[in-house]
Amino acid sequence: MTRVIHTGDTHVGYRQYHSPERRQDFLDAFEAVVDDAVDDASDGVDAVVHAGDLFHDRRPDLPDLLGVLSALRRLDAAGVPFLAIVGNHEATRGSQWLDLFSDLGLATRLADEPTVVGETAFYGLDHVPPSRRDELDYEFVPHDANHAVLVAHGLFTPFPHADWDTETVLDAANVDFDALLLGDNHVADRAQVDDTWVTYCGSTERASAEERDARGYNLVEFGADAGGETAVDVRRRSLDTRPFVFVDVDLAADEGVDRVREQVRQHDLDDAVAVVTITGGGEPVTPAAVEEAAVEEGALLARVTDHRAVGGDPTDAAPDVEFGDPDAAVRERVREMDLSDSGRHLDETVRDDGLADSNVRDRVADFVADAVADGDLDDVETDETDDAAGDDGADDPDDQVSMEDFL
Ligand SMILES: [Mn+2]
Repeated sequence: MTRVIHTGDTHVGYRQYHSPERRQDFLDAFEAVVDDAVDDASDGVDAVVHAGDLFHDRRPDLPDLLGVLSALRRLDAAGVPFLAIVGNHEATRGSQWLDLFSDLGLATRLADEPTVVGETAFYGLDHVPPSRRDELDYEFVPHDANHAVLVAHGLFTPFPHADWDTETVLDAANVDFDALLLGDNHVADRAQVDDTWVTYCGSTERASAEERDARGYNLVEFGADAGGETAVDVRRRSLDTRPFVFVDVDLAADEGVDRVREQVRQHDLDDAVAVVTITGGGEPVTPAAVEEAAVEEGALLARVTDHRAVGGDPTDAAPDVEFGDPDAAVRERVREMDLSDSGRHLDETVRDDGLADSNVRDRVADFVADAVADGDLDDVETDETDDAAGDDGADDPDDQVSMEDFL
């Protein structure tokens, strides 16, 4: 039998709502998973499998890096291997933080060769943008273990928002997988596709106010049934994360901010993120007045979303686009744009909360200049330019590309 913790989408370093406390929460949640793995090591957690988006972006700050490093050292000391892949939030061409952890002997980056732990062979498939999936052949180096698992990052069927067909992957793959351990969709879920268990572990902290359910991770066991066939058992374990208190207020025509504040005060908001959603009709409500009431009740911070039609007329049709969670809306749109790695890097730079607006221009200019000089232009290069570029790139006018090509 092989027993692993399946986690992912830990998004360490995410300064959600511009809050330093929230940023610490993401690291704390990852540490809590590692604590559980270390505590369970003697009862047979054979590995921690991380399905991508360990960090929120490709440039984690030092405290987050050091925090992760120290957690990985604790796992290592307990004899629990850390097997991981790279998600879309941290993807960059070339080296990854995961490669550094791997060089230090603290992680294994899963790939098309099997990593065998106990009786199970683990393979990895990093996030691949939709525009490049046609190039994938799903060829893996065969194994001789009892069970086989593919760890992948992306939005797979049969779950919501899917753009990657699980059956296609399973049919094309030359290895017969008993399970797909997935990351990317932050909602924990599981299903069977043909004979294969497919499961998302969910995020370990709420990366969006839409993630209402308790956070946690999966405990997955691979064994044999009475007939000797592989049996996969997937269980959930919850994490004790920052409380989010959802206050949904439906206002009548003659109600307004007083009613919202009264509803807010009826909740226990100690150290919580208060997520206040207003629907119905009534008078205009100033978010600041609601936030103030929540903070007076002990909330760490409050977010107010007013779903009422502008002008407060409840008979107006609902808008086509909802910005209940602007961060989530932007993430969704950026994903749909299917930008190159460089494009996403620029987008992140422009929207980086931690970077002063006055520094954005210089940072972007530096990045573009470096990228042109290195020939690191992921959407326009070929394998040949990849090898040849570097030293002579900037001097050769033929190497110049338009911003359109670049993005
Ligand atoms: Mn994620």
